[in-house]
Amino acid sequence: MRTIEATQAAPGLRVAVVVSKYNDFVTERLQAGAVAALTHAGVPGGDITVIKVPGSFEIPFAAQQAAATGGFDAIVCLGCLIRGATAHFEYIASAAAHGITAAAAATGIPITFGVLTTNSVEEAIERAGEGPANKGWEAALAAVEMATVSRQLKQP
Ligand code: DLZ
Repeated sequence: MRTIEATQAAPGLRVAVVVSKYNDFVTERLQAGAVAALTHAGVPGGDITVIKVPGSFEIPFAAQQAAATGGFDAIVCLGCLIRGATAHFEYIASAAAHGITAAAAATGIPITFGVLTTNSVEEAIERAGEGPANKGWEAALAAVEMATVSRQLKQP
C-alpha cells in the first residue's frame, strides 16, 4: 500500500506569498505570520517571494501569473475583508475565493487561502496575532503541506 501524506518540513521549496495592501495594518501581520511559518518549515528567505497587490480582488490574477511562471512550488494568498467597512464585501470575498480555486486548478500549483473575511477590525486583528493562530501562518503551512503532497504525487 502506498500512502501519500502532507508534511510540514520542506527544504528546497520555493514559495510566493501574494499579499493584498488593502487593510495593510492586518495583512502585514498575516505576511509576518506566513514568513515565520515558512522559516519554521525550513524554507530559507531566499526562496520566498512576496508579491504585493492593491486589494483582495487582484489576488487571483497575481497568484495565477506567479504559478504559471513555473518558479514556485506553492503560492500563499493573504488579504483582509472587513464586512462593516466594505460595501461589496460578498462580491470581493467570492471573487477572491473562486479566483484562487480556479488559479490552482488551471496551473496545477497548490494555492492556499489566507484571506480574512471578518465582521469587525477586532476580529481581523485577533486572527493576525503571533504564532500558529495567525491565519497567514496557517495558510503558509497548508501551502507547504500541499507542495509536499504534489511532489509525492509526481513521483512514479
Ligand atoms: C474597494 C475595496 C473595499 C471597499 N474593501 C476592500 C477590503 O475590505 N479588502 C480588500 O482586500 N480590498 C478591498 N477593496 C479593494 C478591492 O479588492 C480592489 O482592489 C478594488 O476594487 C480595485 O479592483
